[in-house]
Amino acid sequence: MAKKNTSQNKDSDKQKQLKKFTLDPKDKPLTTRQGLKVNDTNNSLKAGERGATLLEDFMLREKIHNFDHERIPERIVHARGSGAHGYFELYESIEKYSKAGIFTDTSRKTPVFVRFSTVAGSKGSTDLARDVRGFAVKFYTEEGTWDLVGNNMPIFFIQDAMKFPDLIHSVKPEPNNEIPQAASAHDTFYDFVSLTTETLHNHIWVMSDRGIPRSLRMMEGFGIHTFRLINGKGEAHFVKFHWKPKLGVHSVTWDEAVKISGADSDFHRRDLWDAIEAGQYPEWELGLQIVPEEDEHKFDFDLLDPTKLIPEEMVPVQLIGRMVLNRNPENFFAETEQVAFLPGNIVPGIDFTNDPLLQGRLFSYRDTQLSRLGSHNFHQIPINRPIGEVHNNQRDGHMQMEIPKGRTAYFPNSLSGGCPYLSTVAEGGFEPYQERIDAKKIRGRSESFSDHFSQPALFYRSLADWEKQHVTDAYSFELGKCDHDHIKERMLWLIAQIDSGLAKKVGENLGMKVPSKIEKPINQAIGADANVKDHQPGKKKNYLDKAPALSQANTKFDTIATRKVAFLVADGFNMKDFDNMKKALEKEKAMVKLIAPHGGTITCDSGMEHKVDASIMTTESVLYDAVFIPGGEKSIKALLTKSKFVKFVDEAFKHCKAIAVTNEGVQILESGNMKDFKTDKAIFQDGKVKEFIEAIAKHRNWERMEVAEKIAI
Ligand code: HDE
Repeated sequence: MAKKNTSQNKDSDKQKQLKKFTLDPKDKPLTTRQGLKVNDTNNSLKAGERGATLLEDFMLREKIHNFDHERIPERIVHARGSGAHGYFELYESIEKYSKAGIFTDTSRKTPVFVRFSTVAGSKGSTDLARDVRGFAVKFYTEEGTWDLVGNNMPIFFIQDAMKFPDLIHSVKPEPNNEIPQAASAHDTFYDFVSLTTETLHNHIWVMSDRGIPRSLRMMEGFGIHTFRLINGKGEAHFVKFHWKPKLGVHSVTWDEAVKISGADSDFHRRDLWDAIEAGQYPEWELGLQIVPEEDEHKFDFDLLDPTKLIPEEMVPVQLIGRMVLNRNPENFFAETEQVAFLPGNIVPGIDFTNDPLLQGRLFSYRDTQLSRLGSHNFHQIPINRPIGEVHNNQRDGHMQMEIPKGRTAYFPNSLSGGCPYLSTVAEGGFEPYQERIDAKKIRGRSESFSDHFSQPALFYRSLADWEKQHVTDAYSFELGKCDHDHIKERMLWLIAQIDSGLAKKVGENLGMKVPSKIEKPINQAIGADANVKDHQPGKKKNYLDKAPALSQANTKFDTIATRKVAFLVADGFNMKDFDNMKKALEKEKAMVKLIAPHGGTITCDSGMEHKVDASIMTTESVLYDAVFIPGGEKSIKALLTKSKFVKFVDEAFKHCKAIAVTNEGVQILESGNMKDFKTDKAIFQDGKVKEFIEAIAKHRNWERMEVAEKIAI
């Protein structure tokens, strides 16, 4: 039975805790750090009007001193991110599998803080880099904080923590000239990938549309590693964690990604912030894939290998709860920058496995916080505090912000009555899962980790044709940016092991032949003493023809909520057409944005003034999901005098977006480069509101791709 007695309001408890530390300057005087009221913060203290500044000026020294130390090191990976607060709610107790309060108590609203990120770029890099996205969730549970620090792809590049610095060094800007920023398309990355075949699965995901999401709100999330759930009887089940977005999984095209990076490099950050501010709270369902312990060896791959996923067609995902993000941070640095996720933060009912990547992470995250946040007391920073009380005998150090009471700081003690005391397992004390171990200590890798081609091939086979085309284009772009032919050749050979047709097309784009064999052993991810021949990637298996859940063609297409629709308008636009469309879109929770030849306001044909959201000079087509052009002779004439309006629509066409026009609006389409718009399934003339909405919900009309490709912009 689910415990029902706990508070519904834990979410607001975390808010209250954070509020205690929040400083609101409203109606308050400016003070120094000592609370001294300040009467001048514009001028330093000088020896005379034109004299030198005095050392005595403690206000100047304090202000400059703080400024000199404002920055902390950015995260070594995942430096670029955005965060939000929210809560998690459970649909139904899963006490059969886990005793964790968060998984058994349906009355709880567990507060969460989520941080999304890119991996390779620096803190100020563009949001739209082709990259993996971090998806880190901090659950402030009543039994302690649980961090599920995952990604938007279900697998990782490498199998062993020992290789992480190599992987990251290869993808980061090259050390001699620090180029390129936030981009994997360079020689060192492909040198590493082509010599480390275990990377190929995660790599093909990055080459797919998953590497360039439309929105952080439209990405799946994955815990990646196999974890354990432990029930009240101490029984374990293996588990993989999934986050399924309510808005479906959608991406932009590479052409858009490149242009968005120029037009608004904060595109994802802004999109998340704006949606929450508008009350359109992003939502994900938490899904579990559960495997009984006795089935551990029933698969064609090793559950401990983080480069493998369990196809949903083999083990279905059970949806057990939902997470809603409903509050933006008050202060980016204090919350999003200082939040410290630790995969080692778990609670009773959840446990680790021996996945060698996970094991390394258990060390790394705590370690890195020391150089980033500067003190081992980083758990006392408001965003990192658990919601429950903390008592132990750990003491002192830099930035101790608490005043631990009492005379003892050791255990056992009698002077403090044995406090803080130990809890039994029945009282909630954490007990590690008692896994049986009987092995030799070795430095090496299990043979069961050697299948590197089957799952990238399964992924590619499962994609729709348009997705396959995007993968081909991405490989061609990335390898086209490499200078060394031997690296490109190795990559072509490896791609051919995934799919020979794919390799052929990429080879054609590179102007190279796919080699039938390569000279040197390719898997160098082994020790010098190992027999190189034995450690080549295993033969490709085909245990599943296709896994439809891997394709974005099979995601949700049932809503246009939060989609941004650009209305191209100038003075004299047809109010009836405009109003009809606006009302219909807003009813479905889409966001209508007026784009006009200038900022300020414009006047419709009924004489009403309308506020312009962006002048055409300050915005770009790639920032919107769809376009509508209402009629009105005067308006269309004005739009046609600025060629950027026609370009705007041409680009929307090129990116396969839905477009609607009414009456004279068609003249803009006729002036553009799109020849086949009359027969296009996602272009509508004269009031086809319902059809327009359906087309936006479908995200893109990929059938247009071939024609769109020919449009020169
Ligand atoms: Fe991380 N990773 N990682 N990682 N990772 C960090 O921790 C590391 C891995 C992930 O928003 C760092 O606080 C090692 C897998 C996310 O604050 C660092 C290994 C997955 C974030 C670190 C991995 C991730 C990080 C940098 C191989 C998906 C951002 C700063 C053993 C399951 C969290 C920090 C945030 C951040 C190390 C592999 C996800 C250096 C050694 C696999 C989402 O500690």
